[in-house]
Amino acid sequence: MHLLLKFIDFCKIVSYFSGLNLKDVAMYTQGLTHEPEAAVHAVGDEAALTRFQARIDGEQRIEPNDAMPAAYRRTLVRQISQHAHSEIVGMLPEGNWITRAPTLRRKVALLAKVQDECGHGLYLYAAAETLDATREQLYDDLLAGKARYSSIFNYPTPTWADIGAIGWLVDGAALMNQIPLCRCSYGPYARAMIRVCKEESFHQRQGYEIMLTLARGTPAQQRMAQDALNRWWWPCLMMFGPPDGESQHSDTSTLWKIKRFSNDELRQKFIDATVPQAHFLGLTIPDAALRFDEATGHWQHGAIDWEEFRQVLAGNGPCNNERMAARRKAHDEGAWVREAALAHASKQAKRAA
Ligand code: FAQ
Repeated sequence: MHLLLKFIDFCKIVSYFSGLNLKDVAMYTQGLTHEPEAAVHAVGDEAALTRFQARIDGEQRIEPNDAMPAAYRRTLVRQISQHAHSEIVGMLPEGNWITRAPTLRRKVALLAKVQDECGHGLYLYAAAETLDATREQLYDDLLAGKARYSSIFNYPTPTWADIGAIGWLVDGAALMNQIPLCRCSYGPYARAMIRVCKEESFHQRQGYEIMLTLARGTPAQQRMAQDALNRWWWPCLMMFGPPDGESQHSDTSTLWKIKRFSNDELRQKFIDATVPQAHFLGLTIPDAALRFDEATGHWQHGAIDWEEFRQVLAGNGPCNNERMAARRKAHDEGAWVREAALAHASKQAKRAA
């Protein structure tokens, strides 16, 4: 069992560096009984749409072989692939510190965390494949700059405290967003989220523990922790997406029970959970307008700079170019692994025949 798990981990890493589709080497199964193309049915007429919505309203899971409206499928492919790309690109800011982690214990934990993010990307690409999307097309869209990934991964990690802040805040925000996705109406996505959330929960704790160590350390370490919080706080609030009034997809995603909470609701939940954690660390949230509203029981926050968010989405964030260059380089350098695996698979198939 141990050896099998090690092998799966090895495959995840090979796949990350090469862009290799694990299905090509028969490592993965989607539980599909036939080709994905044949599995996707468009729901065209009113009666069928009503039946589909009744299933959603009745909290029944939609599975890959079920009938579904084309727009439902498109929405899921968009969100799941963006999510997958975020996990894979999200390995880069933290990967920057693997060779420089301050102790062996920190290095081991960070390596495991980054490897987990890679695994999340792979579960998510596999979930998108059940919707008739091919892994190659999804990668091509990312590498061509056509597909989005989370804005948060376009910020730099200049100090070790950034690794603490990412775990505490970025994974904390991801967790807040992803726990409701465990109840998403699409079965493969919801099931993938259960394991992802368990791992994100560990990530959040390892980040908070780094912050706690720094906050209880020397004055220089405390300054480093505060500086990281200052830089990550506002971008983390932006992770939840535009304000509800400007969210294009929320209405349909809520109707289809892909989204269970709005962008603003999740942002508020995150703020309410995180402010007391910052106080426990003895750190200050960089928001002069932040105040606790006794009447509502929520922390009220100051204005978010949505122009910064728009700029990052337009490709003008601090690290957009660097992130895409790193992914393209990994894809190019992994070409020989893909070729070798496909040659091996075809040799095996010929032998079997
Ligand atoms: N960044 O209409 P809405 C992680 C786009 S995983 C970039 O409100 P929606 C783990 C949005 O796509 C982090 N783009 O969209 C980790 C749309 O553009 P489009 C990723 C954003 O889908 C930790 C447009 O704005 N998590 O962190 C962002 O209803 C540490 C209008 O927005 C997920 O992907 C953004 N922040 O709601 C890994 C979770 N926000 O597609 C490594 C799943 C919005 O029309 C290290 N995704 N946009 O071109 C979701 O829950 C949703 O997709 C939202 C956006 C909530 C992100």
